Amino acid sequence: MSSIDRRQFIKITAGSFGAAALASGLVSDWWGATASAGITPDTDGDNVVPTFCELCFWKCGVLAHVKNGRVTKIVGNPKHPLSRGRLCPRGTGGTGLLYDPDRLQKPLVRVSKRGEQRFEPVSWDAALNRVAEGMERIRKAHGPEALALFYHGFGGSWFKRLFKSFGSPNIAAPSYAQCRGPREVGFELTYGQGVGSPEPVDIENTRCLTLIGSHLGENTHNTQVQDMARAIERGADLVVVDPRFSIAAGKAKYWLPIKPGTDIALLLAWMNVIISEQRYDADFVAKHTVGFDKLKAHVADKTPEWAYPLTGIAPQLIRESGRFIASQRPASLVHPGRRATWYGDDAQRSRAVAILSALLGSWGRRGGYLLPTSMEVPGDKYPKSARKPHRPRADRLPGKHPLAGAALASGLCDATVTAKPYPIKGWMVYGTNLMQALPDPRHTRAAIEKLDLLVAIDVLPAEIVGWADVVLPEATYLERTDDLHVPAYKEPYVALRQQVVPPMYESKPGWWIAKQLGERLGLGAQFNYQSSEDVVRRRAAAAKIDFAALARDGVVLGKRVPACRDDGLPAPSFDTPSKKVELYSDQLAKLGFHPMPEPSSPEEPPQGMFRLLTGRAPMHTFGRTTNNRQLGELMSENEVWINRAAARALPGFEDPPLRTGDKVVLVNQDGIKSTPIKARVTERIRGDCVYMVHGFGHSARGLRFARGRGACDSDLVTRVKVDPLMGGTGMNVNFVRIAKAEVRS
Ligand SMILES: Nc1nc2c(c(=O)[nH]1)N[C@H]1C(S)=C(S)[C@@H](COP(=O)(O)OP(=O)(O)OC[C@H]3O[C@@H](n4cnc5c(=O)[nH]c(N)nc54)[C@H](O)[C@@H]3O)O[C@H]1N2
Ligand SMILES: Nc1nc2c(c(=O)[nH]1)N[C@H]1C(S)=C(S)[C@@H](COP(=O)(O)OP(=O)(O)OC[C@H]3O[C@@H](n4cnc5c(=O)[nH]c(N)nc54)[C@H](O)[C@@H]3O)O[C@H]1N2
Ligand code: SF4
Ligand SMILES: [Mo]
Repeated sequence: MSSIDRRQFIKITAGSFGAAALASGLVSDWWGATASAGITPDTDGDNVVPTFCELCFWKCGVLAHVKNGRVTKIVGNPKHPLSRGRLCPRGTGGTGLLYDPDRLQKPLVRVSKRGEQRFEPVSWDAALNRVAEGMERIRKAHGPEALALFYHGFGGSWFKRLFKSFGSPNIAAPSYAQCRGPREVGFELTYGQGVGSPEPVDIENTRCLTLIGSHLGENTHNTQVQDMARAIERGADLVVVDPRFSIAAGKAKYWLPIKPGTDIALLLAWMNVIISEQRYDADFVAKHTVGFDKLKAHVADKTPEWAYPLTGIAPQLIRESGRFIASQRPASLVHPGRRATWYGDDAQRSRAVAILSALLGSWGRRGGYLLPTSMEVPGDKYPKSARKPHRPRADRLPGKHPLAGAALASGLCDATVTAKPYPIKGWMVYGTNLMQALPDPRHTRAAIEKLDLLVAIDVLPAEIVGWADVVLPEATYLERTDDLHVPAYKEPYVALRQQVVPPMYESKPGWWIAKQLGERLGLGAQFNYQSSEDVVRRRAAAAKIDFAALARDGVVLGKRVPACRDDGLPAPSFDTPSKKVELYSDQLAKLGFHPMPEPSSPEEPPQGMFRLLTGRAPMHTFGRTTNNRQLGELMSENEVWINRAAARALPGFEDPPLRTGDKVVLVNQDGIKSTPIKARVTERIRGDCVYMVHGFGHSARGLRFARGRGACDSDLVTRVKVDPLMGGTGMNVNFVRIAKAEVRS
C-alpha cells in the first residue's frame, strides 16, 4: 500500500483513559501518529464539539475536545440519552481511529491480481470515473440489479440513496442475516413488530433481567450496561443462561450453564412451570393473545425433567429460576438478545422469548418491553429516480426464507457465486469487512472471483479492502457530518453527527463520495445537496427543530410520551393478522413451519472436538477497533477459552498439560486451521465448547497493528445452519479440535 510508513513512539499521559491503563499496569509506550502531532488523549480542548460515536452501532452522544486542530479527548455527552455523560472504552478510544497511522489516505486502484493487496494511488477524479464507468458497464450488460451494495454503519445512508436511484434493490447489511434478523422475525411474528435498535428494553426499571446469551458487560452497549448496573444497585436480580460464566453470570442470582443450542427446550420448560403453576399474567393473556390453549397443550409435557437431559440444567434449577422470573412480573424482562444467528432455529428461539414475555405480561410495561416513539422528523426529500428495478432482490431463491424482512447479505454472496436467480457482477462495500462478517471467507472469495467490479469504501485497509479493484478512503466519523439520527426511544430525541475536525489526508465523507458518483451516473437530481449539512438543516427545519441548538448540544430532546401502561399508555395494539399477540402462529402454520417453537437437538461435537462459540470483548468492536493502538493497550489479541477438565484430557497435551497463555491452533471439522491463539484454561466454560472473541486474527497487510494478533473465528465458520424462516446464518454449528501451535525457531 502506498501510505508512508511513519511509526513513532508517543507517551500516553494519565487521565480517564490513562487511569484505566495505569490501574491495570498497562501504561507503556504506544504506537500513535506522528510525534509532532502530540496527541495526549486526556487534554481538555479549547473547543468542544458534540457528535455521535461510530465505534459501534449504538450511537452514543460524544463530546470531542479539540485543541490546536487536534482531537485530544472524547467523553460522553451528558445531554444525550444514550450516553448520559459516559462512554464505553471503545467510544473513549475514538482518537485511536482518527489518528491510526494505517488509515487509508488516498483513493487507490488495484495494480496486480485481485487479493494481492497491491495498489497505486490515483486522484479522486480518476477513482470516481473508474467506479462510475464500471457501474455503467455492468448496468448496460446485466441490468442495474447486477450491482449489490453491502453496508454497515451510519454513513451507509448516502450509498443507499445512490443504489436506490441507480435501480438496484440489492442492498444488504450483515447486521441482518448474520446478526439480529432472526430476533426481528421472532418478535414480528408474535407481536407484529420487531424490537429494532436501540432495543426498547426497560433494563433500568426491571426487577428481574433474564439474559439468554446476551452477554451485557462484554457486549458493552453503553446505555444497557449503565441500566443494568443501576438495576443491580436497586436490588434487581439477574438470571443468566450461558454455557460460559460471563461477566453478567458473575452477578446473577441464577446461572444456567446450558448445553449450547438447547435454549428452546429451556424456554418451553419455563413456560411449562409458569403455565402449570398458574404463574402467568392471566389478564394480559386473556385480553391480548391468541392460541393460549394450544400453547398450554404444547408445553404440557415439556417439564423441567423433560428438559434436563436436553439442556443439562437440573430440573430444580429450571423450576426455581422459572418461578423466580414469574414472581417479578411484569417488571421481569427476558432480553431479546442482539446477535441471534446461532443454530438456524433462531427465529423460533426468539419467538419463544417473545412468547415467554407475553406470559409474563411484560410487553408495554415498566421494567419490561417499552413501546417508545420517535420524534417526527420527515425524511429528506429528493426527486424520485426514473430508474426502477425490473427484477426482485437476488438474495433469495423463489419460495425460500419467506419471512426475511430485509435483504440477506449472505444471500447476495450466494447469488454472486451461483448467478442465481441472476448474475451479480459488481459489489460496493461500505464499512463492512465482509471477509470476517460473512461466514466462510472461502465462499466470499469465490463470489469475489465472479465480479467485474469491487469497490471498497472504508477508513482502514481491512481484509475486504485488499480484494477491491478501487478503494475509496472515507473520512472517519469525527471528520464528517452525516444524516440525523432519529430513533424510537423512551426519551425521543434527534441527534446530529457533525464534523469535529476537517478530513485528514485525502479522505472524503461518504455524502461527497455518493454525490460524486451519482452525478457521474446521471443521478445528479437525486443528490440535490451541496453538502450533508443542507440535508440535516432542511430535515431539522421541516421538523421545526432549532438547528443551532442541535449543533450546539448534539441532541435535541422531544416531548416525552408514555412508553408503558404504567405511565398511562393506552392498551397496546398488535399488527399481526389476528391483531393479537400470536402465541400460536397461523402465519407459520400456513407456510408449513411449526406454529409454536419446537425444541431442536443440536448435533453433538465429534469425539475430541468442541463447539466453537464467539462473542465480544468490552474494549473492541471487531475490525472496527482491533487496529486501534489505544484500545490495543487494553486488549491486543483474543484467547480461546477451554474448560479446565477438558484441557487436562486433551490428547497431545498430556505432559505438560495445556496452560493459560500457551499458544494453540484450532482445527475445524473441515480441516481449516486457525492462526495461533493463546489458550485460557478456565472453569468458566462448559467442557463441550470453546469460546473466543470475534474480530481478531487479521491478515490484511495494511493493518500493521492488528495483523497476526490472535485468531479469526470466521475462518473456522465453514458451515452454517440457515434459518428456514428468514435465511439467517446460524454460525455456532462448527466444531474445532485443539492442536499444538508449531513452535517457530
Ligand atoms: N464491546 C462490544 N460490544 C458489542 C459489540 C462489540 O463488538 N464489542 N458488538 C455489538 C453487536 S454488533 C452485537 S450483535 C452484540 C452481540 O452481543 P449479544 O447479542 O450479547 O451476543 P452474542 O455474540 O450473540 O452472544 C454471545 C454470548 O452467547 C453465549 N452463547 C453461545 N452459545 C449459546 C447458546 O447456545 N445458548 C446461550 N444461552 N448462550 C450462548 C456466549 O457464551 C456469549 O456469552 O454486541 C454488541 N455490543
Ligand atoms: N464468525 C462470526 N461472524 C460474525 C459475527 C461473529 O460473532 N462471528 N458477528 C456478526 C455481527 S453481530 C455483525 S453486526 C457483523 C459485523 O461485521 P461488519 O459489518 O464487518 O462490522 P465491523 O467489523 O464493525 O465493520 C467494519 C468495517 O467498517 C470499517 N469502518 C469503520 N468505521 C468506518 C467509517 O466511518 N466509514 C467506513 N466507510 N468504514 C468504516 C472498518 O474499517 C471495517 O473494515 O459481523 C457478523 N459476523
Ligand atoms: S457503546 Fe461504546 S462504541 Fe458503541 S456507540 Fe456507545 S460509546 Fe461508542
Ligand atoms: Mo451485530
